[in-house]
Parts: sequence; C-alpha cells; structure tokens
Amino acid sequence: MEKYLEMEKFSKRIRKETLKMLLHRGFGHLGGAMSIVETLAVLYTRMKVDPTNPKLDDRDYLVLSKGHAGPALYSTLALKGFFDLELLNTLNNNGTLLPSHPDRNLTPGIDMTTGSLGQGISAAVGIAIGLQRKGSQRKVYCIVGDGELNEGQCWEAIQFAAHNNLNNFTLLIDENKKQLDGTTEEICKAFDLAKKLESFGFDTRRVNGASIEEIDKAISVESEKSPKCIVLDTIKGQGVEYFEKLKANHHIRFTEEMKEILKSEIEKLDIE
Ligand SMILES: Cc1ncc(C[n+]2csc(CCOP(=O)(O)OP(=O)(O)O)c2C)c(N)n1
Ligand SMILES: [Mg+2]
Repeated sequence: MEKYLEMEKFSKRIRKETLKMLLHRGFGHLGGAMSIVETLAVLYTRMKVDPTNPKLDDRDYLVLSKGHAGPALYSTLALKGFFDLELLNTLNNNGTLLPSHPDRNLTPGIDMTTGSLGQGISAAVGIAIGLQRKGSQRKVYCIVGDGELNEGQCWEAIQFAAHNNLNNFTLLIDENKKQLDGTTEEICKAFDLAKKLESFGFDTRRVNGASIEEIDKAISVESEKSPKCIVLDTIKGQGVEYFEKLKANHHIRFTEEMKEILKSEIEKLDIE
C-alpha cells in the first residue's frame, strides 16, 4: 500500500540521518535509537503536529521517556521540517539546541524533557489526564524502554493510567531485550510484558517492531475506555547488521573500523 511505502521511506531516512549524526559526533546511544526508528516513522506520519507551529494548540504529544534515544527523534523532527537538517551536526555541542537527551525548553517539537528513566512516562500520564479533564481529543504517546521498566515509578504511572481510563494514552514499549550493560533476561527479567500490561488494564497488542504495517495497525485501533499498550518486538541496533550483532551496543564510541562500517551502512540507506 502506498501509505506503507511512504512510511518505509521515512523510516529509512530517519535511520540514515541518525547514523550520520552519531558518526559525526563519534559516539552515542546507537542501539536504542535504532530500535525505535520504524515506530517514529509511523507516529510522525499519524500524529497531529505542525512543524511551522510546534506549539499548535491541538497537537498530539510524544514523550520519549527513554530519552537517550533522542538522536532518532531529532532526525524525525528535522525530516518533518521542525528545524534544519544541518542542525543535526550540532548534537551534544556546547550551546546546541540538540542535547543528547530531549529538552522541551530547547528544541522545537520536543514536548517533554526526558532522560531520567521512569520519569517521562509519569509526565506523559499527567499530560493525558489533564487533557481528559479538559474534554480534549488530543492524544498522548509515550515510548519507554524495556530496561526502563525496571523503574518502579513506571508501574505507578501504568496503574494510574488504567484506573483513570485514559483512552487518549498509548504506551509503546521498546522490547529490544537489552538494557545498558546486558540483557533484561540476565539483569532483571521483564517476564511477559504484554500479559503484564493486559492485567494492569491496558488494551494491549504485541507487534513486530520492525514492521511498519503491524505498528500502524496497532496504533490505529481506537480504545473505548482503557489506555492502550503496544509491545514492540525489536532488536537493539535494529536495521544495522553489524551493530545488531555487537554485544555492547548501548552506547558506542566508534573505532575507525566501526566508522567505515557506518559509512557503508549510510550509503546503503540512500533512497532513489
Ligand atoms: C534514572 C536513570 N537511571 C539510570 C540511567 C542510565 N541509563 C541510561 S539508558 C539505560 C538503560 C535503559 O535500558 P532500556 O530502557 O532497555 O533502553 P534501550 O534498550 O531502549 O536503549 C540506563 C540504565 C538513566 N538515564 N536514568
Ligand atoms: Mg532495552
């Protein structure tokens, strides 16, 4: 379908610009940025946002609770036209508008400052209940990491969202099976996240997090009463074979060899 082809192209561009940005910087959170690329492509095709007016009154919100994946969101926003692509080369510089983790006071299109894991989801639920009380139709999306869900604070927010029937709230869990220095299995097991969210009262689906079509279909379901959860089955480093296979792929300082690999991966992502 045409719309999926467009989203597919968008996701390639996001992946490419993110890799370019990280290569230019020389280091960064590559693994967790790559695993949300397809999700960001779907979200920013569907969400009501206006790049010429980032503070548009009736815009939808995205809170990137796993804020260390900021570079993927910055490329998405730049490609949507919120700011110039050139700005991506200023990632992490002193005085930049693009700090490694999102800052709502700095970057056009960023609605919540994140990076301290567990806090973004609470803020997102707060935004959602505020909107619900105003009778607003605006939607709130929040992306959390599977390692991030080790934070107890996340589960307070999840329970609160279900208790309040926040059907304007969609939680997207990036289940890439890894956290900072190992797998979730060995550090703190996630168990069955879909079952957990279901039992917390969320309308839950599990999808292939590399499939634009599956993500889009899951996001498009309207929930009557309960908040929604989409568990994204992803790979840390998704879409870049070398980094998918690399064991320590959370935060990478690129060796000369890795830089060459990145350059060829970037070339492969060129779109006609
Ligand atoms: C409160 C808090 N503790 C620790 C960190 C450091 N930290 C950054 S990313 C990360 C691992 C997160 O794992 P996950 O949520 O699975 O992220 P992903 O796999 O998507 O990169 C940690 C511990 C942090 N940012 N915030
Ligand atoms: Mg993870």
